[in-house]
Amino acid sequence: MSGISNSAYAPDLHGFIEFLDAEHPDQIVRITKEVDPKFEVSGIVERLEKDGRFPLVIFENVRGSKIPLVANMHASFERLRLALGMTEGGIKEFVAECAVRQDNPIAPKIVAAGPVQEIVTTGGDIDVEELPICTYHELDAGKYITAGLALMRDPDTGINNVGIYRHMVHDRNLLGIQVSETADANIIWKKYEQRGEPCPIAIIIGHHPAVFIGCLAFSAMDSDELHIAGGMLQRPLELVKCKTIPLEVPADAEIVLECVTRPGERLAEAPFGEYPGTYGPQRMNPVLEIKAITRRQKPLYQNAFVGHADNLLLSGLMRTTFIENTVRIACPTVKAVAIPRAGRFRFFCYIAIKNMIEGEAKQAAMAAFVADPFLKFVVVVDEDVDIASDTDVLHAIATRVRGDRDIFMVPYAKGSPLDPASYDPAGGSHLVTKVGIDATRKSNYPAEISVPGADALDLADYIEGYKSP
Ligand SMILES: Cc1cc2nc3c(=O)[nH]c(=O)nc-3n(C[C@H](O)[C@H](O)[C@H](O)COP(=O)(O)O)c2cc1C
Ligand SMILES: [Mn+2]
Repeated sequence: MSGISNSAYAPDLHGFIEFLDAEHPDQIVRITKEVDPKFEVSGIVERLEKDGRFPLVIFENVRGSKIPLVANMHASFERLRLALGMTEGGIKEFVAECAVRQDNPIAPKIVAAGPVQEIVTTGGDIDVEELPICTYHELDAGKYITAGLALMRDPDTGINNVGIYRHMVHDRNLLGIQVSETADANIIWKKYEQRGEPCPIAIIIGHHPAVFIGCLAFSAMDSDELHIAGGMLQRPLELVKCKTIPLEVPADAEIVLECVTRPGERLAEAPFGEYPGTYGPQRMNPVLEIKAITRRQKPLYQNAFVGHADNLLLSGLMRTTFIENTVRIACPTVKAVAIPRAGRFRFFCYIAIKNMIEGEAKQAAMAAFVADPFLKFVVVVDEDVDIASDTDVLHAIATRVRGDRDIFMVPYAKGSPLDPASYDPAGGSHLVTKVGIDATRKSNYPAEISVPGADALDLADYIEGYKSP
């Protein structure tokens, strides 16, 4: 397992693409034909996905923009692994490596200048529509920036917070933002709002995938995702001061939109095709005014395809470490945690424990709910159950659960406002019912069937030419 700290390539988006071109060219597809940012870009990525292909796609010629578009960066597990400089290992090893790097954050360094400020546009010259911003799904309310790393600073603690929050384009200098009740950022922008002050937000577009992994790592409010991103890159991020707002941004990003919220102002935002595979409802959401656009001379614009592999995998894998660490507090014998694809990498959590005393499984489930507000179903199984297999987990539920005793529910709890099964999905309610399932064997569980000596038999001794699968 090798890190990326001494890689020969620059730790930015350009450098990562150069690395793939040189060492993993099968990972990239370039499309030179002109494409429409409305439905054609998303259509192409969707068709590739239906064919089981998840390459990085570079659209060199998007109608209406001079800037190339980098799409589908985080859609394949292999590419996420390469982002950390790993060439082998499964999800378990990847998550373990993320955990080590998250525990070893690296503080950024402030530098005087950087490529992201080669071109600076302010005032009346600002036109965000110069970027190849796409419309993705049929009923989407408009064009959306979907892979902006939005940086805010907690006004009480001075700690930076970074996450991706979709931005609808309202006008050439006006954006929307949808910050779910589950995000730290929701607490931060509201602190400014309550004081009647604009909240400065820098939207960072285009960077190395390890920076995305770090910024989306599940972490407590008092940890700074820019430091975690440095940990993932295994070197400090270099930051430059923004031109118009009191924040510092990665000097080697591609594009930065320097914004402020307009306190008290709201505009209708969405519908927008969201991660559960349904449309997020229209809400009256905050408004961001763009104060400056800074960028490289030849920038790349990066997007994410929400509701598809690109979006689901990136935020899905990242939450496992934090959940596992929290569950360990309640249940020291936790063996493994999985956030399966079947729950769109959000809603389901499987936990395998060595069940020492009865009741511990429910403690583990409660701890998982504490760790991640997106979780809706937590299933706890014995350590011999393969939690990478939905079938094996269902088997444990089928044979080891008595509903009245082993299932508990927490109605009216905080969950995702995009949950299509919330108390009021059309109204964007974040109130959901949590379900914990103890699918471990209980004390009076009958003996399980087995044939003595079967494993030691060599079937080729009985059936000529037999080969085990
Ligand atoms: C492609 C992509 C799009 C996302 N869009 C949103 C969004 O529109 N609103 C939101 O609240 N979270 C969104 N998320 C999830 C947050 O970015 C994620 O939960 C993040 O860790 C929140 O950080 P915070 O809790 O530090 O604010 C998105 C994630 C990805 C990968
Ligand atoms: Mn955070």
